[in-house]
Amino acid sequence: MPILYGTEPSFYTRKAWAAMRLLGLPVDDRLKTLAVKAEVEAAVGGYHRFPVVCCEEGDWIVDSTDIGLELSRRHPARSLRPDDPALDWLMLVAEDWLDEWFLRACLAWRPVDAATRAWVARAGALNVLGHPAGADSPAGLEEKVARIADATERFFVMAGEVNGVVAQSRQQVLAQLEASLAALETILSATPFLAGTRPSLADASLWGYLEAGLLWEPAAKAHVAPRYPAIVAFHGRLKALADAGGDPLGQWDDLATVSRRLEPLLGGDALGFHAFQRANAQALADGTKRLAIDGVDVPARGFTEKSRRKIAAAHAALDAADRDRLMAAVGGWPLVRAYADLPEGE
Ligand SMILES: N[C@@H](CCC(=O)N[C@@H](CS)C(=O)NCC(=O)O)C(=O)O
Repeated sequence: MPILYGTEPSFYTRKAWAAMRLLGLPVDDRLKTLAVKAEVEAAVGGYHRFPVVCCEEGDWIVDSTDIGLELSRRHPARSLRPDDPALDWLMLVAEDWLDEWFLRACLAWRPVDAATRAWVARAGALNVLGHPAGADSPAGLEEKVARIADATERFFVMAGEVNGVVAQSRQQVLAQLEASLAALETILSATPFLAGTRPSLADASLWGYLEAGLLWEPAAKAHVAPRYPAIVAFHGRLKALADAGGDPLGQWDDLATVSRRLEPLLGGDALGFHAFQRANAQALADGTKRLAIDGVDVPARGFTEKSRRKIAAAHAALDAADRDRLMAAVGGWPLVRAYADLPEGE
């Protein structure tokens, strides 16, 4: 059985869990504890993030996107990638928006709200000591839990700064969150999953943010749950399908339907992602490696740019007919052009 190593507060770990279960795989869902950290990291060339997966075949995969894509390739019956290559590409963009941009909005509480920060940090500390979040402090370990939680809180503050989520930008981050949730609420009122009755890797990504963040952190949940019933229903629906190992298998909608549906999210400025990507690419190209989000100075994100290039390469690899259909449907979206117009090898 594949082994998933991660932690409960990790959006991407919960995303990987959902992806694996939707593919019909059994999952040995383990915490990446202090006791196994050295051994796990040695197996993945020192990669220190989570999630990581040790496959049944004995090899390892790191990064939630690569986990979802590679396991979809190995287990095609319930692949999380649409059969239509043009729709598949659009869903890669949707997943990128979620992984690289919705992240910021989902940090609206964790780094800046002291009660949330302490609550999540304690959960993370319990996890690295091998206990589930919400457990009572194991006898004699209270001091250790507190020490690890302190370090984890500092990590969250740093994650906030890197994403431009600081006290001064809180209102803008909340506005970004509301705009994103409003668009998702409209979409999920009209369809069970983003691309039809069948879940994609982008759905798993969205679910991860809900499961380990917006519908988990008490303050976030108190805010989000009463306002966005279709999102709450999506969260329950995907969990039930994941618990059932992806059964019953649904169907993909066609490209025209999905592109009309996703336009409020990915069309125009893509709720700020397009401007961010441009500034990020520029900051990496001109060597300043700094940019501003909502007036907050942040380091440029090499990973986001790497991901843009990967998706650009996938666009270049499409058949001419698929590319024409894709561009007829979404070629006017600036975000799509940010991937599609990237010259090869640039
Ligand atoms: N692109 C990666 C991101 C992984 C990531 O940033 N994971 C966070 C937790 S959600 C992490 O490991 N943070 C700890 C660290 O950076 O040391 C993925 O999709 O898996």
